Amino acid sequence: MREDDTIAAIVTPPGRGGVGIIRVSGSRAEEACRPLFIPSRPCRFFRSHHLYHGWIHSVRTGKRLDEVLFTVMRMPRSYTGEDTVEINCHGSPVILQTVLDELCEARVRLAEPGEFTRRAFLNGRLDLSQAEAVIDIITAKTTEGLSLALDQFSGSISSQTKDLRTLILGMMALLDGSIDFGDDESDLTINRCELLATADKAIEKIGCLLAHYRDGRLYHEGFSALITGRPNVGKSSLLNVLVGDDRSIVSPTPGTTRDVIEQPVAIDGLPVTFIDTAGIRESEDLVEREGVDRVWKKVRQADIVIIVIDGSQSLTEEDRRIIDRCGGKNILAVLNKGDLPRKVDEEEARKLLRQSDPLWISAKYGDGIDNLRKMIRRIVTGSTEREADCAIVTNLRHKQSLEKALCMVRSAKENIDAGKSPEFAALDMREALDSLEAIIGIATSEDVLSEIFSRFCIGK
Ligand SMILES: Nc1nc2c(ncn2[C@@H]2O[C@H](COP(=O)(O)OP(=O)(O)O)[C@@H](O)[C@H]2O)c(=O)[nH]1
Ligand SMILES: [Mg+2]
Repeated sequence: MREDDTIAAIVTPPGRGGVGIIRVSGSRAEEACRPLFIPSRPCRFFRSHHLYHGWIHSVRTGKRLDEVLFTVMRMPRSYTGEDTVEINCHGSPVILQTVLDELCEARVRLAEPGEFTRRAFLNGRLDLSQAEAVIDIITAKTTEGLSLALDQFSGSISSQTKDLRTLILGMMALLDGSIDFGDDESDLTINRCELLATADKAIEKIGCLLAHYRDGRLYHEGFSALITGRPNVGKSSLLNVLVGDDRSIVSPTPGTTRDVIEQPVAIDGLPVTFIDTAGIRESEDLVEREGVDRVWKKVRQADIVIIVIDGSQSLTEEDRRIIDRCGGKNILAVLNKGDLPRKVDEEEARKLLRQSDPLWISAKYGDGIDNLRKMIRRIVTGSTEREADCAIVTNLRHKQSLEKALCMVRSAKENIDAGKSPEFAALDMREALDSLEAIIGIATSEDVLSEIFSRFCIGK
């Protein structure tokens, strides 16, 4: 009866801080916490969602453990939908652990990772797509990532999925009707028109959601953009202008940057880590050679590689070698020093890079940098702007479910079109329905649930 257990965990991050919070959830939450807490003003009944000041003490030793704020949140108006007590202690790991120990004495079990959110899901406080959004909210690295996660948490994906589900249930009802009274030709014809129209609507709706898929990992984990090129082409200047700060030393002496410099910034809400590296050239200098070795290691790991070419000079063998060696990566080449007379052979650069239009910039004066940002964004997301008023799918699991549903609705439509027995289309629609329901967690298998909730941390 593990789901009936009353569970507890420290819900604030590990370490020391001003406040540390313990959450207790389950039918015995109040019964277990009550003996530990002595309110500063006598009180027999705790009003739900009210804060009480007082002391936690050990039931075993009678010793005071901490001065706290104590809240009871009675079901169903709590995060988990169960009776919940939250104790705001001081943020000391010793205090928090001692209080947890006391609770365990009172037959409270330590919560597993994600167990509070799992209970919120099981108790219908959140559907599965909303529960998944909780992790995205916690891990969001930029305001854009956060805003996408909050949309999902507020039910943007849920409501679109439910609309689709209604369409599909409607189709299934029509198909059932056709199966039962299949011998009446006129009924079948009427149904067929309506079925085809509904299928088209569903296909359009799913297609629209899929068109707005954005790889959520980009927003939560971010990506790396490595800047490379031969010495003195302006790599460090480019890093500085991209991050808006003098992070990297700019110098007319080639070979100045020897270490790898990494700087996280946001491009239109996408978390990007720009990496400035040593210029690549053959060198006798051991330290510089070590630097160049590191660059190649980093190039292999980077999500995109920005190759900087000095546009005020002709292409050199070194430039060609670098472009060649970066082949196969997501490359974006820029012709720098566009403020100086342009000497580079643009035609050759275009051919070498297989890039329709190499981008001219001036890292020194900031020209072309906005354009470069847009191109970076386009390379990683496939789109330049965020479209308004459309639920944006960022979760791979949701995307795959939608793809499966789309495929099954298309197949149903073909079967109806071809005048096949309605049973075929009904089977397709059943599968489409199952895929959609998996998104919001209706009849989702235990394996999938465990996989999802195992990604949470303890206390969430
Ligand atoms: N005129 C001009 N000079 C630049 C530009 N970008 C960089 N430089 C100069 O080129 C030299 C080398 O720049 P740096 O960023 O250190 O190049 P790195 O070796 O590739 O990192 C410095 O003297 C910079 O001021 C540019 O866009 N225009
Ligand atoms: Mg440099």
